[in-house]
Amino acid sequence: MKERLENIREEALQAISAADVPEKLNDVRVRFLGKKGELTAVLKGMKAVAPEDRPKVGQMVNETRAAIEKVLEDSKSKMERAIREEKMKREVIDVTLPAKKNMVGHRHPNTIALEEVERIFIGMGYEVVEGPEVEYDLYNFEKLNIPADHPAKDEQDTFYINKDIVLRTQTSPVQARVMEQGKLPIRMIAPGRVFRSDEVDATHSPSFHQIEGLVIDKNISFSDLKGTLEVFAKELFGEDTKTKFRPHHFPFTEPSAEVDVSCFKCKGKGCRFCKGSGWIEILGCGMVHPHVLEMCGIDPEEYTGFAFGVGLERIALLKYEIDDMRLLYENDIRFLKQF
Ligand code: 2NM
Repeated sequence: MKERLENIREEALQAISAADVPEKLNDVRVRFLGKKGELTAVLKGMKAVAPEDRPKVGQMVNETRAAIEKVLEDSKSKMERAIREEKMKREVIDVTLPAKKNMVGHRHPNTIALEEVERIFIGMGYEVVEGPEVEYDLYNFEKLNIPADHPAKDEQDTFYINKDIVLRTQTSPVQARVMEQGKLPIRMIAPGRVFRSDEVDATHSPSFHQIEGLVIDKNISFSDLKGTLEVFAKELFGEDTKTKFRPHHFPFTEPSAEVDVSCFKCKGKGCRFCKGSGWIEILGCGMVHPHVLEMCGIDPEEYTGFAFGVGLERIALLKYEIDDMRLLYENDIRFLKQF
């Protein structure tokens, strides 16, 4: 029996030293110490041992088991340490390699321009109000003094959802909605996406953005309008910017004007940028038509107001000297990266 145990121990130690991976050590454990292993078989054979010898044999079996287990454990930790060291060697970090560049995004030039305009008007006490892009014909046209047969409806030909619902052609319907709520006075700008059935070219798109402003209070006059837009132009294009109001026609304002600013490139002398005129057109404006006030539930005898509208893309193109509006929509990273 003693001899058999010694043979088992000998064989086990040999198998352990032959093992080169942890899995093989485990095979050795199963083969010698497992439930169906060789040592267990010896224990199972105890019936054949004389009862007085059994404690002795049992002790020998336990010693053999302990010896094999110890060598197994030692080999296992040695093997694991070697594997870990090998891995560390492989994963060594070359600190001289150039760092990975983080791609940091930023705001779209349209958004930068919008936030600039919002900042200016918020600074003058205006509220920023948004409204639906899908709008009733009633708010987009009717209440703004553009009845069904009005030629301005042709100019602003839009996308019809059905005969009563359109994609808004301007953000003034938001202002009609605010006026209708009847909380006066009003000082607001309405920025947002608008739609017109236009062909795409360098200065047109079927979907673009507008910022329209509205002030309604007692005793609001054209000089309030002029002063406000002068401040706006100076803040946006620089302190020495001059403004020029040219008479114009809009259905929802009377009188109406278009506003030019002195060219911020050549300071009004005339250059390629302003096509030699020294002036750049930036917005439309006027005193809100009494009929519009009436249709929106405001008494034009008691209240007056002014309104204006600017194209956001136009501001962005001017500010960043971009010559084609399509660049703003293509999301070409090489273009966007520049702002
Ligand atoms: C413009 C030009 C002139 C305008 C009018 C109104 C409202 F709602 F009060 F009638 N909002 N915006 C207006 C006036 C817009 O855009 C070129």
